[in-house]
Amino acid sequence: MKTYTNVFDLGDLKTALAEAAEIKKDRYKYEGLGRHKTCLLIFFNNSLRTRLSTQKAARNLGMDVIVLDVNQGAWKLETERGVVMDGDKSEHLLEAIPVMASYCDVIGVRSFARFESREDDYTEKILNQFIRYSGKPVFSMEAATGHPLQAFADLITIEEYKRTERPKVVLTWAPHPRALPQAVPNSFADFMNEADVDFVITHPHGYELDPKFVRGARVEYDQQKAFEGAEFIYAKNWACPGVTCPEDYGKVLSKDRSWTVDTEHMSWTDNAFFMHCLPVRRNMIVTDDVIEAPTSLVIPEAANREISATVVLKRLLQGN
Ligand code: AN0
Ligand code: CP
Repeated sequence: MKTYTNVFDLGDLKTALAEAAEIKKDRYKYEGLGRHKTCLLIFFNNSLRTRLSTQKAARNLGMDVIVLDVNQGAWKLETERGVVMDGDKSEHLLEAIPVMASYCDVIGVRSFARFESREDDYTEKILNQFIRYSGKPVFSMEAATGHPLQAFADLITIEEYKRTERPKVVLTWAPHPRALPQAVPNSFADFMNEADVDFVITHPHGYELDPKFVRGARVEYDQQKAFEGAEFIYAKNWACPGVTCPEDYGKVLSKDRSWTVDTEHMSWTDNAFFMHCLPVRRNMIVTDDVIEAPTSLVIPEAANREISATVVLKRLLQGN
């Protein structure tokens, strides 16, 4: 593997899941692989899980780790070519990328959607500059339109907890006070469409995800109908993806709390497990009762971030 930005980079998912199970049994099995190799993690945005689990994963493989928070202590970076840099930005990404790359062997990048231009976000302008100008294997730690380390951890969690061969998995929109990216739901859809599950997406009108990620999935606007018979409920907020309403891209169209996942919502399901990538706002996305119930998987799901990152870094080191 040379880059990790979406489900297709993993190839056969059964093989990837078997590798995850192998790592989970002995997370230090490939400890020798990263000797004298350095993993650089670059954060343009906040993080708790990704920051910790990816460092842990790199150490499982015997790598050294450098973490850079671009907005805390580094020079402010210009990302556009052709700009007269007479403002507050002291350095251009086009110098910063090769410099940073010269100190490491693998690069992880977190760079959220900026909601300034749908085209810039959906062409992954920042992440692709790292891929193009670093000359090093690059992996997404949540970029503008995808969060594949999260979605791989979610798939591992579903595989571990599923009660039926082909479980019904529902991705549901839920309300949030601020505009959030589509990266998590996009990648979750990307993975579920390739996995052996019955996948349904539910959200209010106007929140249609990009067809590149929805592909053949069933979209059901009636949340109750969508939840019926579900074995896994995956909740997430996202701002307007601008598919049916380009002028509304990045806007909060609804804060309708009838979409908040509570015990009544869960009663429509087949005793489903509850999932969320975290961080989560309680009683907006999900009630205290649901997230604290024994059927809540949010903690094991977050723990599996170490496993997904170990598999991905291992493959990037092996170059296969
Ligand atoms: C981010 C998002 O929704 O993409 C990160 C989730 C992993 N969430 C927030 O910014 C609250
Ligand atoms: N789920 C996730 O990526 O969390 P962080 O934003 O805390 O890294």
